[in-house]
Amino acid sequence: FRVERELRHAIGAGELRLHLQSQVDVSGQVTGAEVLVRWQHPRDGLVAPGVFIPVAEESDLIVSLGEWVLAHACALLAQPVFRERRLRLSVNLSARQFRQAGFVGQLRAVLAATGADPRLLTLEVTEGLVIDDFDDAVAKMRALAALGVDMSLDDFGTGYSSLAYLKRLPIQEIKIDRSFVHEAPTNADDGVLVEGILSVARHFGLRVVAEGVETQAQADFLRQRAPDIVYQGYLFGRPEPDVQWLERLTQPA
Ligand code: G
Ligand code: G
Ligand code: MN
Ligand code: NA
Repeated sequence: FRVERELRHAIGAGELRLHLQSQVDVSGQVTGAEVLVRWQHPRDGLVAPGVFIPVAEESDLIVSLGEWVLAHACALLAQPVFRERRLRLSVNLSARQFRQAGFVGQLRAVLAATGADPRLLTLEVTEGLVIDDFDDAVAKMRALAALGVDMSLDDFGTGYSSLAYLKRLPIQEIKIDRSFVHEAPTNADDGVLVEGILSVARHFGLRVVAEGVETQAQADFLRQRAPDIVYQGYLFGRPEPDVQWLERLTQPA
């Protein structure tokens, strides 16, 4: 309960921070970043989302936290460098936030208020989020697509019925879960699963982001089978404060 009480305070007190982790194409060019929230706790220091997101999800806090993240991510995205260099931002959505009746209208208002280009925004959702009310999820995804916002299925392959969803959901991207990526070059079972996911994604015209790429062998395995894959992982960069990410990006090489 202490975490919940302090987190409620933290959102209003400006203790949340956005960290960004690069996404890069096979030529090493940065295509954008995933937004990962952190909590700059006055006493405990920088707290990882694995600690406070689950707490927030057990209350309505996850909605206000999600609104904070989305508003600040859009404000960041409105900076000219994103438009000039066609860089995208991906934001994680919690199930509760997405299920809010007014979610699409709220996002539209945030986009208008910040001036962010919706075509540079990707929203990451998990399979669990679409299971409960499939028709509502599809309707919202269509409304978001009409705004130009892309939808991405996160942690792909770890849930149930993943492949069936690809046929029925109006999404533009999948993120292959890092558990498959890690073992793909060395474990034949994982290698075949990754090949299957890539093949299905190609058929449906989906962009594929590989999560948790840590070694050159993993990157090579993926590139040889999907030359248009996007990498995300420690091999290409760790999550870092948004200001630092932007500075590095705009510095001459
Ligand atoms: O950043 P880290 O590697 O510790 O992320 C841990 C988990 O927290 C990931 O599953 C990620 O999806 C989740 N997460 C990070 N930022 C956000 C956010 O802004 N909103 C939600 N709902 N989840 C997030
Ligand atoms: O939203 P999602 O659950 O996919 O969150 C991404 C998580 O993966 C974050 O917690 C991030 O810190 C973590 N991550 C990013 N790159 C790597 C990596 O190369 N290896 C591992 N083990 N974790 C990573
Ligand atoms: Mn994610
Ligand atoms: Na993920």
